[in-house]
Amino acid sequence: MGQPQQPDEAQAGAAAGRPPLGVGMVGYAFMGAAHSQGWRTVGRVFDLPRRPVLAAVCGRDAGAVRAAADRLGWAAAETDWRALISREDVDVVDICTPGDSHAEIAVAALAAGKHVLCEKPLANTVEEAEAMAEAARAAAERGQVAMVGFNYRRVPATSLARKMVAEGRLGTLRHVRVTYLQDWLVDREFPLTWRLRKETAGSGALGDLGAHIVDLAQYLAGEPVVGVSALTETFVRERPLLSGSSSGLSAAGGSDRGAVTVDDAALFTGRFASGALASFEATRFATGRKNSLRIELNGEKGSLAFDLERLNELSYHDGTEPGTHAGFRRILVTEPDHPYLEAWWPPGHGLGYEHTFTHQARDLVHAIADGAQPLPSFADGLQVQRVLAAVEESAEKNSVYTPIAS
Ligand code: SOE
Repeated sequence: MGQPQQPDEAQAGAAAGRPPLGVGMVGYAFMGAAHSQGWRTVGRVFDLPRRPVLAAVCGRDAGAVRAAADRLGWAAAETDWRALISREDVDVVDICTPGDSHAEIAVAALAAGKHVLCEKPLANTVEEAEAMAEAARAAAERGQVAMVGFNYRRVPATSLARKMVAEGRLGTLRHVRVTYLQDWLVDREFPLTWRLRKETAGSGALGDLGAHIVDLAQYLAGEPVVGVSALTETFVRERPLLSGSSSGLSAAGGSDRGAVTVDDAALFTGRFASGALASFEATRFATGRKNSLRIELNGEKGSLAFDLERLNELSYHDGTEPGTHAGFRRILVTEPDHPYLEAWWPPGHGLGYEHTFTHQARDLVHAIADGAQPLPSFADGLQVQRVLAAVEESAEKNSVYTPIAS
């Protein structure tokens, strides 16, 4: 039985022999696990200019983060993110924490000379996002890059859709219709986790799911939303406190329940700079819908539709075809010349949710090596944050149309 490979050796693969790129990740829950999978595989399947090395993972609980390091493949464990961003073996800081720590960690990591990947939404407020975007702008002058983790841009089918829109296959855009539906809060007894508190999450379904669909709609349309009219709702306003200190909340007045201080659902319409119209729905109460993201674009010359539950497929209607033969057809996005597919399986074998994190890591590594700004940038993340803020402002004013501040 040979000695277990050191993470450095274990990372060899297709990027073997390339100069290392040390990654340090803060947070190791769902997104930390998804990002870890991306960092573990990217150097094995893509021919990269730098060899990603999982140098260290950070979390507050020493025992838990050590166990996470072993489980997720990180060489070291830290309990203070300030120590992590100071490590000589860390070139990239990957922020996978709740939104209330994104700004502090990202600004400090950029000041420490690191590249930064930050999970979405960029921040909990526009002010925080502005500070992050400014820090990224200044860091870019020093050759550092910063990216936001809107991973649904990196599904091969959505990347193909973006190319088709940019090639003019839809012609002048008229509509974007997008929904992101989950149902994990339908149970009134689901506890009051960090995602349900404004001070930790910034907002509820709006920032968690709405951020994804605002970014994806703007990315595919190739233009920004310039104004919104919105409704938000919190259906269940009190939930059981988590047992122990994990909730970080004390039972007010001896009650074992606490107030939900974010939205459960957001419904909004939007106008693009070109005049095209959009409709958005983000909810955690769509009973039976587990992680259902669907988007459709309608243009003068055609339409495109994508469904995350069928993420290897893209539906395309070529409106220039004679009516007798026209109709939506399914493009199976698994050909070698489709985005990212050169690294994976033969046609028809399909990819999954986790591959978007490998593609995200690939694009970041190439950007770092090329000295180019990866997309989406912190400026893109700030623009999404401004749309989210306008949604909340509109909803507070009975859905009055609210322009997006630039
Ligand atoms: C919410 O449950 C969530 O985990 C989001 O936070 C992620 O961004 C999304 O990809 C899956 O759903």
